[in-house]
Amino acid sequence: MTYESLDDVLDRAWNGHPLTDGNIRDLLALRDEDDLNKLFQTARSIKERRFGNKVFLYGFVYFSTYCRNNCSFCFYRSSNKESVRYRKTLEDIVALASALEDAGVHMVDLTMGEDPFYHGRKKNESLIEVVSSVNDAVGIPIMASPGVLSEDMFLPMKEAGADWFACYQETHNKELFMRLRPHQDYGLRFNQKIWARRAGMLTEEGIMIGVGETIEDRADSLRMMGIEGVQQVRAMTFVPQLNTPMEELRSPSFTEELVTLAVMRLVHQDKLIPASLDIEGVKGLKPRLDAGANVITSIIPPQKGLAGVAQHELDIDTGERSPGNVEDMLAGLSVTVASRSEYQGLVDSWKHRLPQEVLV
Ligand code: SAM
Ligand code: MD0
Ligand code: SF4
Repeated sequence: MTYESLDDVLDRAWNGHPLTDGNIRDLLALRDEDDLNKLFQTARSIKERRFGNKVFLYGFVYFSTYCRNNCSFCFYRSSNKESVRYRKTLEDIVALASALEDAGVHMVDLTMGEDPFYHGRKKNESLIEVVSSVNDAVGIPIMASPGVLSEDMFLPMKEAGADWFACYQETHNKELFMRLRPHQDYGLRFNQKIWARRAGMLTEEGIMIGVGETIEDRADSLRMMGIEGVQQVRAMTFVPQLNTPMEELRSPSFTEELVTLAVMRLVHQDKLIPASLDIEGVKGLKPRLDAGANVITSIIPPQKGLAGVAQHELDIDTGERSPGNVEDMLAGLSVTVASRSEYQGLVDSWKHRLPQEVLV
């Protein structure tokens, strides 16, 4: 660090003082083991001060893997003829969400590719019907991750029962975005979070690590996540996928993601930060929690014909990503599962604050 010592910068974060862009870049660039231990320790302390040793569990229902887009990094891109394609029935989706609720998750994430069946003519009815049917059947909050929607869809989504809307920019570097998501509109994707928030939904932003971004790009995304006013922020390591243009690009070391998660915790102290099981499977849980994450996402029931995104099979049918197994693992990690009412209370407090916030 040039002007301030690492200890000074970490102290400043702990005391809730804002970090400069230069501080954030310097922290993201740390690789020395002793420095990283200090960073992770501070991230954990900040998390524990705000959330105690409680974690939240998100069930994942990837209900349609059909997609009209051709993202360079994604297994489900339209031109990948080898990808696993399925579209669950409404009845199946409701049953899967109910089973996840019964198994104790705090929230259910309804995700799909930009399936022409839903994004086509009848999109309003059918996508809204999925959300409202799940909402009628379960008492826990719901996240919708359907890809890019038109502005008039957001109020109906919220009214159907979506508490959260997730749509990840992947990077805030527009030129890199165009390489990752060819023929997609950066501004339209960015607006999803603004429209969702205006409609009264909580929002999640996310970036990928190891897709050609620089440290400056990562720092810029962390800054933008503050401006966007989202309640949940994520970083996921890029996992190369067969039959895609990025097949040959190697994943970076997972340390890159862990450092990003820890710096996110320093910068966004009150937000939720996922430890996704969709990168390294269950073995990736502990390092991510140790770096400051406090939500476990991509919990998937086994033997139901469901896929993950970045890891479409890993640890799924073996039951390792099931709610029960994840809870068993937590027992050994000195964290406890929050109660349903603790999670609901957090969601409600954020939702009540939304109308008072100045919207960008
Ligand atoms: N189709 C919708 C969309 O793209 O917004 C919803 C699906 S969303 C769950 C897909 C997210 O998974 C992407 O935004 C990306 O962040 C992540 N993802 C997809 N492929 C990945 C890969 N190969 N490695 C890491 N993350 C990946
Ligand atoms: C995850 N596979 O949490 C899921 C997905 C979509 N809202 C989330 C990326 O890792
Ligand atoms: Fe489709 Fe989403 Fe994959 Fe892009 S990331 S190809 S939009 S499923």
